[in-house]
Amino acid sequence: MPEPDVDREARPEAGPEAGPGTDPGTGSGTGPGAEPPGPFRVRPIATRRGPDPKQDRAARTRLLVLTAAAELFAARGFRHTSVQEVADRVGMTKGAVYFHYPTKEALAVAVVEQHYARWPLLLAGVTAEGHGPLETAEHLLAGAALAFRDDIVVRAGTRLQVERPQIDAELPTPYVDWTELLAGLLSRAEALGELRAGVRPRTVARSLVAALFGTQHISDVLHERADLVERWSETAELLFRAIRAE
Ligand code: LUB
Repeated sequence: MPEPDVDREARPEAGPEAGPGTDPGTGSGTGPGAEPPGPFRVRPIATRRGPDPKQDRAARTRLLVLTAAAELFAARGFRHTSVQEVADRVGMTKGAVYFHYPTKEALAVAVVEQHYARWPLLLAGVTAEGHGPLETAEHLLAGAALAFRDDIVVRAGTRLQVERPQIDAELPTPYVDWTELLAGLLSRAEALGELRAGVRPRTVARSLVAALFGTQHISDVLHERADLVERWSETAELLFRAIRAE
């Protein structure tokens, strides 16, 4: 009989704080003409007329709560984190937290969505460096390894996606967007003759995602990801040497 979830109860009543906030998250293409997969695409930020202090405060509060939840989810996992602990961490009442996130599941979904909202920003930054498609893939994965080590929202989102069977909410399908993005870059690398003969872009894309996911998981379990950047660079050097045309 699985252990009871520490926090599965309906939202009591809303707190005093004002209105829903806005969530960040943008990106740009993988070089000339190619549209990156949906989740890596630029999403226009909802613009509104003039500053709205109430909305800004609500947005800041949501980010504060989300970051506190990410810290607890990353350290303890979904089941062993309570909304009361999130509220205590940000000095708010449970009701005030429920005003922004009606359930613990909604908090987990928001953290996972923010995890994925990181990647378009990473893609935009690497694309702006103007590398060829194969080098773009290499720099993207190196940037992701850094984020797995240093970004608490990425760490929490990764753990929550592993614990998705315990979370009664709709979560994005994991791993498929990175595979799509890398397959697109590697197909372009193949077209430019950057890949070794016989190397299949989609096979490599799946292998790179599996390699990074496995490397970050082992580094997490053994060293809380302290050695992740070194571990990934040695794995990447091996894999990219195997696929790069002579
Ligand atoms: C990435 C995680 C953690 C894949 O794409 C995803 O869903 C991922 C979370 O589920 O790693 C590795 C690049």
